[in-house]
Amino acid sequence: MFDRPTSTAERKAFYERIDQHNLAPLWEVLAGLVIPQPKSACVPAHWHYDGIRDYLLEAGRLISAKEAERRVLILENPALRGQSSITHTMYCGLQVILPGEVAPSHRHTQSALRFVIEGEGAYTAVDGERVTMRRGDFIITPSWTWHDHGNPGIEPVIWMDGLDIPLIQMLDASFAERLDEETQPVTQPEGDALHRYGANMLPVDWEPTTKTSPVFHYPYERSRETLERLAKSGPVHPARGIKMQFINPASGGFAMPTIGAFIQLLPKGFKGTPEQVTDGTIYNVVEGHGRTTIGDRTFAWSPRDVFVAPSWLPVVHEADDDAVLFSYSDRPVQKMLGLWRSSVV
Ligand code: 1HN
Repeated sequence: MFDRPTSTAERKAFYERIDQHNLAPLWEVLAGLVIPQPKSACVPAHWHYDGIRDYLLEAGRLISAKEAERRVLILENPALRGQSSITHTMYCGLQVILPGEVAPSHRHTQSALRFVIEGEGAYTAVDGERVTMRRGDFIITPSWTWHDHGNPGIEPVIWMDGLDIPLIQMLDASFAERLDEETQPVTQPEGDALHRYGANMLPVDWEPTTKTSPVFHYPYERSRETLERLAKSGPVHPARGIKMQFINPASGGFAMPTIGAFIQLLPKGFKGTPEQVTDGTIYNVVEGHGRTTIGDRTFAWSPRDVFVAPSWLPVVHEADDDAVLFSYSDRPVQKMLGLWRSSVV
């Protein structure tokens, strides 16, 4: 859109002189800064679960959850190696906790989500309430909430962590602290928040005190039933299938201000139309088999796989059987700033 001026010896000499004063000419770089449409440095990528699972269990023999603080393998975008990023704003990792282990209590300004992939019997505690993690559950750990994990069960439990680490790093707004005790005190019975705030009611006179959802556990059982019913009654969106966003029931907005999370059902035989969105999106396959084409790459996925679609590359989903995809992105940030765009309405 913007043309780069021709280079002359006189201009080059000028650039060299001003360079010593930490000055640079905008007209030489403008074309790369303000581009007509997003062209992400991130690339599409796919991680097969089976391969990662072996490495996670190997990590389990190498280091304890306590020593590691969190025993996680980071899924790094191949174009952003070394940056702990799966997109420019989002982090993704797979965490394993073995029977008898605890991951100590801490809090930080980064927001986190957990999406449970395998195993049962572990809990995560968020600000005084524990929740037993079950496959497909979506759990949030909002900014500055105390959180720890434990596994009193008999099998390894594995989940996907999604955090806004790169975004908070860019803003230079990271604060963190450890709790003195390893495990935070439990002050509420299990399920309290879900019943108090997540049953289409709120306690009378209740007022929000934070920008995040008072519900922190979104059980898969509930989301799956909703998808099932809506798939029967339709309409099925040509690009998205049946796609829902997880909300803060007190505001109707996203569950957390920096990370949006979604769950979608692609009915058996679904062949989607292309959609472009400005939020680079991380997917986790919950059920089913299919393929997603992202730009010029096609990934054939199975349950528990992770794949990432960078901003604005056309995404096309196809499903061989009834498939359920969980996903997350920085959509709330983009929407709040009036930046979010989709090629589909
Ligand atoms: C964190 O606190 C957890 O609480 C997981 O399980 C991954 C990655 C970076 C920074 C903090 C957790 C994390 C993290």
